[in-house]
Amino acid sequence: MVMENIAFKMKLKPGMKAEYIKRHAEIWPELKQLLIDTGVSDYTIFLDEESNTLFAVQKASGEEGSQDLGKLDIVQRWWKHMADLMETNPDHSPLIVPLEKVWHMD
Ligand code: RM4
Repeated sequence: MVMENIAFKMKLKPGMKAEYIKRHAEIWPELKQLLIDTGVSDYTIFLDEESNTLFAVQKASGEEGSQDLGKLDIVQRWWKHMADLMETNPDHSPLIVPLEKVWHMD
């Protein structure tokens, strides 16, 4: 099974770090299970407090990563739940910037 590394940026609204951490600590079990079932693993989100930039990295064993699941109700509800903390598109999905892999060490 080939695991693909996926990384992207998102943007946190100023002052929302604590609430962002809290809500992720309480991630909905059905969302976590969906990510696992989709083949997403090793999913970590980092914050650059200077720019309020969130850096997400994850492995994907299938064709889809976490940001490809927006057609599913649970993901739409999660994105709406998080929208007050983040910069989003009109559909509440987080504004993301895909990041290009320039090096990987096995
Ligand atoms: C993030 C963002 C992502 C989601 C993770 C679980 O704040 O909403 O789209 O995959 O949470």
